[in-house]
Amino acid sequence: MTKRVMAGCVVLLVSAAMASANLLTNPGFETTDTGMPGWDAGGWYIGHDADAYSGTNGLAYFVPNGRANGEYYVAFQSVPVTEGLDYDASMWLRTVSFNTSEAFMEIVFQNNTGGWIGQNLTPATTGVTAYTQYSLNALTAPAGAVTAMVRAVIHTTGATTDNAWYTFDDFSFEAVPEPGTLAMCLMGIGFGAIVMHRRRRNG
Ligand SMILES: [Ca+2]
Repeated sequence: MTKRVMAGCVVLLVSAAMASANLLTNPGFETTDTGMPGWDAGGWYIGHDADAYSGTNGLAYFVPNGRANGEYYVAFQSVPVTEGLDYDASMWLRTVSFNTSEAFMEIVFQNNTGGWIGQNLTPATTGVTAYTQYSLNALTAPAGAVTAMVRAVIHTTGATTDNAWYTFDDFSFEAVPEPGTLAMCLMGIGFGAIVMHRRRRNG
C-alpha cells in the first residue's frame, strides 16, 4: 500500500467518522423556545414539555375542523448530499388527536435545478399514538442529487370534521459509511504498518 493510498484511506476514515454525524441543524427544536431555525415551517409551532420526545421542545401542527381534502402541511430542511452515497433518516412522531388526516416523514432528493429525483416515505400514522420512531434506512442518493429535503408531512385524507394534532421531534439524517471500503482501508493500513515496521527492523 503506497503512502498516497494510505493517506486516502485516512481521509476516508475521518470523513466516515464525521459522516455518522447528524447533518441537520436544530434537529430537536431546542435552539429557541419559539422559532425553528434551520427549518422552513410556516404554520407550524414549537410545543413544550409533553410535546417533546426529548428536551423541552417539539415541532407541532394542529389541523382544525374545516380543512379541505388533499391538503399538505410540510415542515422541511434541505441538506447537501453526495450522489451514490447511502443515507439513514429517522424521527419521532406522536399523534395527540386523529381525524381525517395522516402524518409521516418524507425524504426527497433534488438535483441542481430543484427537480425531485427521488422520493421516500415512511408509513403514515393510523391513530392516536405516543411518540414512535419512524426510519428510512440506506437511501441511496440518485445520480445528479445535490440536496435532500427532510420533510415532516401532514396530509388531509378528507374534509376535516374535527381536530387533529401531531408533534414531531429528534430528526436525524446522516450518511452511512460503506463497510466494505472501510474494512479494506483498515486492513490496508494494518498491512502497511506491518511492512513499515519490518522495513525499519531490516533497514
Ligand atoms: Ca426536542
